[in-house]
Amino acid sequence: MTGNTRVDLKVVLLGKEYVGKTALVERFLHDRFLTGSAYQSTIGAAYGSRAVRCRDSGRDREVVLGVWDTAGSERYESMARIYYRGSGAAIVCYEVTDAGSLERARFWTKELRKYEEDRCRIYLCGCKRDLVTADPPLRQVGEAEAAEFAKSVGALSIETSSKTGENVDILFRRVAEDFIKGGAGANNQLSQQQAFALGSGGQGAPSSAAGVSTANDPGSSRGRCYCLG
Ligand SMILES: Nc1nc2c(ncn2[C@@H]2O[C@H](COP(=O)(O)OP(=O)(O)O)[C@@H](O)[C@H]2O)c(=O)[nH]1
Ligand SMILES: [Mg+2]
Repeated sequence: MTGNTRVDLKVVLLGKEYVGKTALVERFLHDRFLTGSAYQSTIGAAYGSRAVRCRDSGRDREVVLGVWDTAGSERYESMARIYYRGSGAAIVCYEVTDAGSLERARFWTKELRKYEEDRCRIYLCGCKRDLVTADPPLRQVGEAEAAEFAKSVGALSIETSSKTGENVDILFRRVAEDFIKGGAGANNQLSQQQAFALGSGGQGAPSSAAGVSTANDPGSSRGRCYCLG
């Protein structure tokens, strides 16, 4: 693969503390889910990267997603701004079993539109989908409600489970593909046609969900990862 087929994309994760941002990054970067004492609240921010291979106009492109995982607590709010500045994409997370976390997602979305205007594509991610699959009454945020909110801000919505891996690669692959199609620095707000719910057979599901490179795929590089205090 020649150098000019490789592009870098800065992605930031935002959202209330404990909704599952770090677990989402862990699943994407390392295809693992940490439980129990392995869990540590993110301090400041953590960075990791992974390359995803996409097809664009008949040729292979490698998108290196540089992912910034931020701390969700309000204490670190001003720090989070440092990380979303200049991002090409933001994954704004909430937890499907916590209505309050969607309110926090609305806050972050407003912030992004205010400071980044339309330079940053927004993906609204409902985390911990496995919890409502196992026990539907736990659900506090409906898929339709989230999709409607996403559409109103030119974002795309999806529900994921980092525990089972459901929709995680689909989400990050979509982030990479949208970037390739839209071009760096272009108007990054998703059009009304693009802004719909992804996954679970929804109309936004990519035709090839199996397209993301995995650890067994030579086209993938499961990236290095380090933390900043
Ligand atoms: N069942 C389930 N638990 C999850 C999922 N994602 C995260 N968690 C758990 O939720 C807690 C907070 O997750 P974490 O990723 O640290 O949240 P963060 O503060 O947003 O980074 C941890 O105990 C995780 O194990 C998920 O997809 N399913
Ligand atoms: Mg975290």
